[in-house]
Amino acid sequence: MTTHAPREDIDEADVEVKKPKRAAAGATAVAVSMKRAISQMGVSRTARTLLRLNQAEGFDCQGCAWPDPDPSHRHTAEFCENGAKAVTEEATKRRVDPAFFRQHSVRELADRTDYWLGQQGRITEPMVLREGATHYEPISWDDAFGLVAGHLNGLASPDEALFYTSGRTSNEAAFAYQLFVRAYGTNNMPDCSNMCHESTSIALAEVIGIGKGSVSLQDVHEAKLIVVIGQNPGTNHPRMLTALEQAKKNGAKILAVNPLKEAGLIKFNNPQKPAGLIGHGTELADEFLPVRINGDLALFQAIGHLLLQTGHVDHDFVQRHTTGFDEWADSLKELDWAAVERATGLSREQIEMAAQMFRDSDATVICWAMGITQHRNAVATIKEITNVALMQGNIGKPGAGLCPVRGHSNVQGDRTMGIWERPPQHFLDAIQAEFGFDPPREHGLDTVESIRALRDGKAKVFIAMGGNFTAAAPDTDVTEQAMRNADLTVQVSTKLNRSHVVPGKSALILPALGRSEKDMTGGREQRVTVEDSMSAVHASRGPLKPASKHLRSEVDIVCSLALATLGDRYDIPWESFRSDYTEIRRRISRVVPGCEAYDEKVDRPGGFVLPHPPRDTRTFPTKEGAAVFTVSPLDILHVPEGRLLLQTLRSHDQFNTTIYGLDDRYRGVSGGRRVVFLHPADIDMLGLEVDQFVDLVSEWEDGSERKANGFRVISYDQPRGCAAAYYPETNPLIPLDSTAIGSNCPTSKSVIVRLIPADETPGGAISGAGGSLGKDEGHKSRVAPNQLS
Ligand SMILES: Nc1nc2c(c(=O)[nH]1)N[C@H]1C(S)=C(S)[C@@H](COP(=O)(O)OP(=O)(O)OC[C@H]3O[C@@H](n4cnc5c(=O)[nH]c(N)nc54)[C@H](O)[C@@H]3O)O[C@H]1N2
Ligand SMILES: Nc1nc2c(c(=O)[nH]1)N[C@H]1C(S)=C(S)[C@@H](COP(=O)(O)OP(=O)(O)OC[C@H]3O[C@@H](n4cnc5c(=O)[nH]c(N)nc54)[C@H](O)[C@@H]3O)O[C@H]1N2
Ligand code: SF4
Ligand SMILES: [Mo]
Repeated sequence: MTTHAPREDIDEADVEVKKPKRAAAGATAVAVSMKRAISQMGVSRTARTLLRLNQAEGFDCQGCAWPDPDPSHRHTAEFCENGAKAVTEEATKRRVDPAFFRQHSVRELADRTDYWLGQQGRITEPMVLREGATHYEPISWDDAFGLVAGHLNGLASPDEALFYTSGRTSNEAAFAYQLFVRAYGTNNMPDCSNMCHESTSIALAEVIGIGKGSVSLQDVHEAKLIVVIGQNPGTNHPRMLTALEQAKKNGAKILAVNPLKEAGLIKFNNPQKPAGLIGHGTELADEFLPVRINGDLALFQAIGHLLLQTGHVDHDFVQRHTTGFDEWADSLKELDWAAVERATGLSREQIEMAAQMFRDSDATVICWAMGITQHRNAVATIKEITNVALMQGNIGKPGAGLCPVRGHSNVQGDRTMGIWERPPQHFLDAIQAEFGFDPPREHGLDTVESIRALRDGKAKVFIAMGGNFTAAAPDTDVTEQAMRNADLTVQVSTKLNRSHVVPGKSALILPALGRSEKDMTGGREQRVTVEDSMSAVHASRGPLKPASKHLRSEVDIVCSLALATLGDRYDIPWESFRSDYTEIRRRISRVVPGCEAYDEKVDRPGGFVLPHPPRDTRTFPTKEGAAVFTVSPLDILHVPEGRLLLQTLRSHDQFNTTIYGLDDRYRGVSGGRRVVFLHPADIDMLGLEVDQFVDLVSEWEDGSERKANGFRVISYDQPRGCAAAYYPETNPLIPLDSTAIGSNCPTSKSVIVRLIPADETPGGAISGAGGSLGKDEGHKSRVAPNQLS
C-alpha cells in the first residue's frame, strides 16, 4: 500500500526531543528504510529497485559519493538507510502533474516548506510560468527549448547567462552541458561544489597538485590511524561506517574531531551482520576531541608542533618529494598554547594525546567534510592538515592519505568533466582541438558571484541542471530577490522545490529522468557513468519505468537546448550525442585526461580508477614540482560577548534541501526542524530556557543583521559558545559576503549569532526560509528535557 502526499505542512509545535543515540544503523535503520520505501513505492517496486542499487549491473545510488566495494565483495543489499531514502524519494509513485499546478498558484506554493514541496512527488511534464501569470501551465518540449534559445540568443553577451549544476548529473550529461555552455560562449558555470568542497579543491590543487583525495577504499581498510574531522558519516556517508569497522578489525585506531559526539562516530551496528542487527556493534572512535567550531586550524598547528618537537618526521619523503618544510617547521617552533586552547576549546593534554596517536601510526588516513570546508579559514585549515600528512610521509603509500569525503554522488565526476567556472587551460585546449572552436578563456562566475550578478542586473538568464539553488545558497532574502530579477529561470528537475516557486519573470520546469529509471533516449537503452569520492568511475543503468512518458534524460535536454540555441554552429554532433551516449564517451576519452578508452574501461566490473599522481607515484604536479608545505597564521574567530558560533548542518532525514522526513533519529529530535542545539550552560548564561522559542539574529561585519525566526531551544552536549541548527532553514543568516578566503565557499559552519526570545511561537506568521509554519496548537511542553551524557 502506498500513502498519499502530505496535505499539511510541518507543524513545529510537534517537535519531540529524546536522548541522543550513541550507536548508528542497526535494526532501526533497516526498518525505517523499508517502511519509507514501501509506503512510497509499494512492495514489488521496492524489491526491484533496492536490489539493483550499487550492484555492478545496476544503478549508482543517488545519495552520497562514498565508493562501492570491489564487485567481489558486494552484498545483496549494498546500500544504507539513507541510500534507500534517496532512491525512495526518486522512485516514489506520487506525482506532480499539470492538474497540481492548476490547483496551486506559485504564490501559494511559495508559502510551503521544501519538505512539503518535495513530498508531493515527481514532476511529470514540462511547465512554464509566463511573465505576469499566477500559475505554471504545460508547455511542449520544443516550445520550451525555443523559449530558452530565444532568451539566450537575445542577450547582449553570453556572460549574462548562468549555468548551474548540482552534483547528481552524470558524466555524459555534464560533459555535453559544459560543451554547450562553452560553445555558447561563457564559463559561467557555478556548481554545488562552490558551496561544498571548493575549499578542498583549491587547497589540495595548490599543495599536492590535484584537487582530489588520494586514498582508495583499500587504504581505509589498511590504515593504522583514521582521523575523521568535521564529518558526520553515520548520517551523510553511512557506508563509510562499514569501512571504518573493517579498518578497526584490521587493528586501526580512530580519532574523531567534532564539536558534536555524532552517533556514527562512536559506535556502529552493521545492519549487514547479525551481530549488528541485535545491537552488539563495533565501537568506532578510540578518542574523541570535542573541538570548538572553527578550531581545527589551531589544532593541526599544535599537532604539527608536537610532532616536530619529538622529531616524528619522515625525512626521506620530505627531502625527496616536498618543498617549504624548513619555513613551516620554523613557523611552528614556538606555539602560543593559550591561543590554541582558546581556539580549540581543548586542553593541552587532549591535543598531546591526539599527537601521540599520529606518532604511533605509520599509515594515517585523514578524512574531512563540511565541518572543515565551510569556514573563513577553510583553505588554510586543509593546507595545515596536509602539512601534518606530508611531514609523516602519509601520502602515496598503502593505508595512508588524504580523504576529503565528497557530498553528491557525482560531484567529483562533474568537475572531471569540466563543470567549473575556472577551467584549466589544458582542458580548454583539448576542447578546442577536438571540436574546432575557441572556448572562452576568462574565468566565469561561481555561486556567490552569480547571485551578485543577478542581484545587480548583470545576469539575466539562470539555468540549473538539477539542484535547488535558491534554498541551498546563502543569504536567502538576497538570493530570492536576485532570482526574481532574472528574465528567465530554468530548472531541470525531478522534484518540486523552492527554486521553482521563487521564479524569474518567466520560468521553466524541465522534468528529467532520475538515475533509477530506464533511459531509452534515441530508441536504445542508454547507460551513464559516474565518479565517486575516490576517483573510481563506473557505469549506471536504471531499471524502473520512468515516472512519466514525458520525461527526458538530462543528456537529451542538454543536446536539445544546444541544438535550439546554437543550431549547426561549430559542427558539434548533438544529434548523435543524444541518440547514442557512446558518442559522448568517445569524445570524453579524447578530451578528459585519464579517460582514454573510456567506453571500454567503464565496462569492466567495478569500472576503473582515474590517475592521481601523488597517490600512484608520489609525484606532485604543483607549480613547484613537489608537495608544498605552507605557513598560515593562526586565525581565531572572535565571537563577541553574549554571542554564539552557529554551525548549520544536516539532520538524519534530509538530503541537502530535500527533506525526507522529520526524524533526526540519532540526535533524538523528531516532528519538526526549527530547533537550535545549545550547551546547557549557554542556555543559562543567555537567560533562556529549554523548549523556549528564540529568533536567531546574525551579525555581520558591515553592521547588517539577518534574522531567522522561531527555533526551539534544545540542550545538547557540545563545546561552550557553539550552537547548531539545520540547513536550509538557517540560510537566511549567512551573509553573501561571508565566504572562505581563497575558495569563496559560504561560511555555513561559522555564523556569529545572538538569540532573542521569539516574536511569535509556531502558528503565528513566522517568516524566514521554508515559508510559514503550521497552525497554532499552542506551545506544547511535551518535550522531554534532553539528557546529556
Ligand atoms: N543522508 C544524507 N547524506 C548526505 C547529504 C545529506 O544531506 N543527507 N549531503 C551530501 C553532501 S552534498 C555533503 S557535502 C555531505 C556532507 O557531509 P557532512 O560534512 O557530514 O555534513 P554536515 O551535516 O554538514 O556535518 C558537518 C559535521 O561537521 C561538524 N562540524 C561543524 N563545524 C565543525 C568544525 O569547525 N570543526 C569540526 N572538526 N567539525 C565541525 C558537525 O558537528 C557535523 O558533524 O554529505 C552528503 N551526504
Ligand atoms: N547553510 C548551509 N547551506 C548549505 C550547506 C550547508 O551545510 N549549510 N551545504 C552546501 C552543500 S555541501 C551543497 S552540495 C549544496 C547543495 O545544493 P544543491 O545540489 O543545489 O541542492 P540539493 O538539495 O541537493 O538539490 C535537490 C534537488 O535536485 C533535484 N534533483 C534530484 N535528483 C535529480 C536528478 O537526477 N536530475 C535532476 N536534474 N535534478 C534532480 C530535485 O529537484 C531536488 O529538489 O547546499 C549547500 N548549502
Ligand atoms: S553510503 Fe552513500 S552512496 Fe552508499 S548507499 Fe548510502 S547514501 Fe548511497
Ligand atoms: Mo555538498
